[in-house]
Amino acid sequence: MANQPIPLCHAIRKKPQPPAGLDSPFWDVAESQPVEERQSLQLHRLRETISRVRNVPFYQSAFREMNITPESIRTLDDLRRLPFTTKADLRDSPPLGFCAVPREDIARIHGSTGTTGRQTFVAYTAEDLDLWSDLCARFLYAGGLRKNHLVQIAFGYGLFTGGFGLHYGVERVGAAVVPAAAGNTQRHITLMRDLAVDVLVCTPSYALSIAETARAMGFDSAQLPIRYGHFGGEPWTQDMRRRIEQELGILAFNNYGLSEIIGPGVSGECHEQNGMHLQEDHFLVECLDPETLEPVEEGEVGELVITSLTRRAMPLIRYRTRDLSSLDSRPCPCGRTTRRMSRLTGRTDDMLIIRGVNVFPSQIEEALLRVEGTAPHYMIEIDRPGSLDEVTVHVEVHPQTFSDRMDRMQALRDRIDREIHSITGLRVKVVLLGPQTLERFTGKARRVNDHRKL
Ligand code: DLL
Repeated sequence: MANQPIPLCHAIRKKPQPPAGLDSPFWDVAESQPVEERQSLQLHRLRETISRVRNVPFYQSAFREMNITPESIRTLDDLRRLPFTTKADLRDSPPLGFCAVPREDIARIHGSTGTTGRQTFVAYTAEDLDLWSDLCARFLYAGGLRKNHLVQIAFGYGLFTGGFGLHYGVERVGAAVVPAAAGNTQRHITLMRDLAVDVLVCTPSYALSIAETARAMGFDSAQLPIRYGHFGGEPWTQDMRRRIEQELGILAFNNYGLSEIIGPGVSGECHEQNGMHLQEDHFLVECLDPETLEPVEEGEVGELVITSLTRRAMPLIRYRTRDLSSLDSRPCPCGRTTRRMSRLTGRTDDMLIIRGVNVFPSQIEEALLRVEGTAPHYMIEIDRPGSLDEVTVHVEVHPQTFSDRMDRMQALRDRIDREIHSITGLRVKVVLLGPQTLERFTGKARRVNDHRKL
């Protein structure tokens, strides 16, 4: 089955259900396609995409200037001759200025999250939506989802791509959905218990909030019925994964995507939990040094730059994601032949520069998770009262650890300070807070308040 040739230019098709009684290891045979076969498919699809975006004004003028035609793309290395696309390019053009299809072919519009700058929109044709469901089905299936499962979705449904993307992915697998949406954490817990939900889908920070609320409601959260969780949409660490797994008694899988490219479904983990398989038959992924824009060595961290290969409504060429990750092309024991991306270490644009040191909020989280007694709820405040940056990390303490004893609290503060210093090289001020004092987020957590006027 794995070696069946995939015809070039095959239309995006609905995945037939695995034959009854036969549990295929892959949602789609394309996931285990030989690499060379996939590369010729990618080249073919890249030319098709170049041809499709020629009516987008941004690409029209860039291609004219650079003499690019579909025929001029002879090998996949020619990708490097193509122009980059940035978030600023999307913002600077009219709201649907990157659409490559007539308006009547658009079936849905989502929007990117983000609190700065103008909202950007992403359009889908009916074919794009079909593809999107399939791509989400692939990683859900890889992480154990089957037809007989019940899945609770705690992502926002709306312009954000998380809710609808995962919803249709679950339905594509044939499993049942509880579209509970974000918010009202207590209701999530009651629903899970009453309906015997098997799988939870949300952001990793919300999964922890759910575990915590369950405890407060008197449940042993590890005894909630759920068995698997598919989490994404924001950075999280390996330690945070372990904590979620322990607290909820589940296996937690990571999945990645961004609305400009399609939403969730760009990559996701298989049961090996060892990097996220990129859906390379639909996206060409480069990992580049963000300064020189040259490819980094395999295994080194660089910026992911993604080219859509099969999108209809809004294909993007060499989209600079600002996300930092590394790629791994070594074979995965699961049998998928796609490269895997590591969990994100941050974004080129959420990197904080503090007293000249580059720091990612995820590094502070990593330090906090190493310290027993702290809850992974924290807020980083950055100030510059004089000429030097000052960082204060506010962190909640577990109810069992919180104490009136000054010496105990001081020892905990020192421990946190040492861990943060050993990971980031920075000395920060640590403020310990009582349980449940920081704001909780139902969507993406906001962890940094930068008060500096830079
Ligand atoms: O967050 C799409 C998504 C929804 C992915 C649900 C997975 C699950 P945007 O709102 O456009 O789209 O935000 C995209 O979120 O560039 C990353 O910086 C970050 N991000 C997404 N998934 C992960 C992840 C959705 N697994 C931006 N780990 C991306 C770390 C992630 N960061």
